[in-house]
Amino acid sequence: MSYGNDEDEVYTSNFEIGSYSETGVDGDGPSSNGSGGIRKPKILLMGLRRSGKSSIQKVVFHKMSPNETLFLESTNKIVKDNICNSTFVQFEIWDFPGQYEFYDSTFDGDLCFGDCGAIIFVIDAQDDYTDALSKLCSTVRKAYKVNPDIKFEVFIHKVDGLSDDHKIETQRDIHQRANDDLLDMGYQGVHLSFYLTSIYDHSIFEAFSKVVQKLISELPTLENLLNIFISNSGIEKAFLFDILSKLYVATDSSPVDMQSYELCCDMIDVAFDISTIYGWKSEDKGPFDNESQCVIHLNNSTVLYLREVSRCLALVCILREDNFEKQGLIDYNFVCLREGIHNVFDLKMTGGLTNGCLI
Ligand SMILES: Nc1nc2c(ncn2[C@@H]2O[C@H](COP(=O)(O)OP(=O)(O)O)[C@@H](O)[C@H]2O)c(=O)[nH]1
Ligand SMILES: [Mg+2]
Repeated sequence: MSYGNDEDEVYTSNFEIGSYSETGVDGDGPSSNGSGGIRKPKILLMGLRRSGKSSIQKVVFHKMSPNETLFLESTNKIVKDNICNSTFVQFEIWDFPGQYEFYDSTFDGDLCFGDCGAIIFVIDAQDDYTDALSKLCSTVRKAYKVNPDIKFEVFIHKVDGLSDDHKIETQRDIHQRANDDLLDMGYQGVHLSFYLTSIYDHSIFEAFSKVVQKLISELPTLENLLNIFISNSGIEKAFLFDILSKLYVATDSSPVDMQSYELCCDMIDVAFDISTIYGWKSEDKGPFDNESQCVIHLNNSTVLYLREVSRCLALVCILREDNFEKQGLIDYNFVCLREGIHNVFDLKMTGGLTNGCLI
């Protein structure tokens, strides 16, 4: 598949900050949210033009279908998007135009990087990535000087076009070259994380989940709660999902396999869509509320079990059919888990924000 170089727009370096009108965010300064003044961490989407930044943002947070991204217009100013889903998924995303220049007098490093939680640097793996790597290094250098606490996340993107071998080789090559360049510049302390992503499968949601988790400082507590819950309930895997984005904000500490994650995402889609179409709506509650639950029996003796934790968070578990016979026990443990998670919420709401991280 090829994407024509149809960007004949000439960008001026003097870009301005704009906003997606659908979210009602104005360009009113960094990380203010207009809802009680709690400052949210910022996630910057950076990388060369046409690498897929806007597509990622649209697919993950605005339910755009991957094919529609073919018609996205190019971004010529920083676009801010206020993500305000569940308690744990609250941040601002700044989508950068591809041609930003750090030495430009209009570029304000303190404003961009000052209270930034993470930079996602997107590299188009289907293209020659030499220029992207040098841009990555200059971005890291500039950002690290302003704020050494920023997490650097590199999305090796559009890997849907690559064979499995080619994916691994590309990741190895990018990893090595980026780290060598940083070493040469004397930045040995900087850690970059790498992910293979594509908007055409769940890899982009998985990678974004991991980035968001790094900004949730209660993560160890949530993980512990989930570990205790699954070991006492005969459950194999449990994910705590932000329903609107289908990002998982926490899971137990057993390894995540992509297939399980995809199954759970599909279950959320089914439960949410059926509830929205046929569900009973009251004035103060939507059709999908904290009473909602869903059970799906698969043909391999596995059960998927979904329970609402709050209006926007759901727990999705995978377990063997035999163990689901003790549903009473699971439900009892779930109520304890939910209480634990609500206590973490309460702490968070009274805590505010420190160091670009939600607490
Ligand atoms: N094959 C493939 N194409 C993608 C992917 N993500 C984005 N694209 C395409 O890449 C092109 C540029 O995307 P866009 O989001 O405008 O890039 P931006 O300039 O970095 O914001 C669009 O035609 C997208 O459809 C992906 O994961 N796989
Ligand atoms: Mg764009």
